[in-house]
Amino acid sequence: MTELAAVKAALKTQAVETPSWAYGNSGTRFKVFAQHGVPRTPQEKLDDAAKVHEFTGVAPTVALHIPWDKVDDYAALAKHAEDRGVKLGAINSNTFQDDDYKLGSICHPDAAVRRKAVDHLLECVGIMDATGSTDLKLWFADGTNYPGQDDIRGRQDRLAEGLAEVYERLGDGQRMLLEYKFFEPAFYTTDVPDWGTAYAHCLKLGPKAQVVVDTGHHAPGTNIEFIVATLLREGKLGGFDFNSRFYADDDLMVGAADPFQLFRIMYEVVRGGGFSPEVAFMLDQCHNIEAKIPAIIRSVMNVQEATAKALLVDGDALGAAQRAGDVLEANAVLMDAYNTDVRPLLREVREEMGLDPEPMAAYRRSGWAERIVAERVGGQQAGWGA
Ligand code: LRH
Ligand code: MN
Ligand code: MN
Repeated sequence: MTELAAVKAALKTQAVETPSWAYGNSGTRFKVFAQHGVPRTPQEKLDDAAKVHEFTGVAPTVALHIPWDKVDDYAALAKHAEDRGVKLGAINSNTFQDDDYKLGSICHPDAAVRRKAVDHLLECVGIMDATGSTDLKLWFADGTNYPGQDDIRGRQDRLAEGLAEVYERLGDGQRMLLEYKFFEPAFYTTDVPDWGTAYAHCLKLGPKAQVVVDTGHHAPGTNIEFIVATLLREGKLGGFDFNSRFYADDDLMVGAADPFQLFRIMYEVVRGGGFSPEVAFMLDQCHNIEAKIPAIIRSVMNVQEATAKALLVDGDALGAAQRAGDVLEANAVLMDAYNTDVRPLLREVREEMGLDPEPMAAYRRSGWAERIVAERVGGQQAGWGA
């Protein structure tokens, strides 16, 4: 195989998971701008996700958020997805939208609230059993707002205890992915604020526990690719929640704010052997003012472009320059790959996959956008922001 053929072959195996909530109406705490034609049910979200996969060829799974996607029959929901050519992916738990969780969920000072939170997580594993999903994605809004409000160490103990109970419940081939976020909604302490805390808990739990890197969950200036390299080295990178941030947890389209950062992240993924099914490449975004399905197609393509550039880095030339201590040449090798226009290559890849080379245009021509506006009245909110 030529090198280019190897790059193309790798790109054809790419799998970007889209989030069910990105298809629903969303907004900020100031205003949700409802759009016409958005899904009214979890099934309709899957119908839209199937369109993203149909036109990109690299978005074969859809993440669910429970209870936003609550249904009576999860096996039937999985079948609905499969009938449309996609599968259900990670199950995202939600222990942040209930009055009981004002002081936290699995770290709450009251054992009864902790019990309720852990029971919800166990319910999510039950849903995974029904859907065939392998990943339980955990993000906790837990934390405190004021010094002295609660015992920082005690909260860590409660977290460890709750996670351990859920870990024990995981079946063969199932894992838990622990997501960190440095602040919000808590502002003084957050119980899982950074990769170090997530890593420490996952290490203690065992091999079925891994860390999720949400690209929007870091302080400004954080070197995310360093975190990615480190977690991969330790075998603890479970996946990504991709999005863009200009200020904090903006949840804008991945690659919109900083495509160079996305490239640097994807380079470390490729370098560390993480471009594999063991790492889940998920989007975690909301489309508040732009049309949702095209925005998700654009996001998938942004990940694809960054990946193509990362795969094009000339590893031999880079290694030689690094060993020679040639700082400028090493940097130039990396920048050469980043500055390559990979759009023609990706058009070829799509044609070889039997797809239209231009997913955005193909979607626009398909008539799906007009059809859902005509057929769906009263679209569902993504889950927050009312
Ligand atoms: C938290 C978060 C987490 C949630 C999602 C909706 O900010 O990134 O992944 O599950 O947003
Ligand atoms: Mn996230
Ligand atoms: Mn987030």
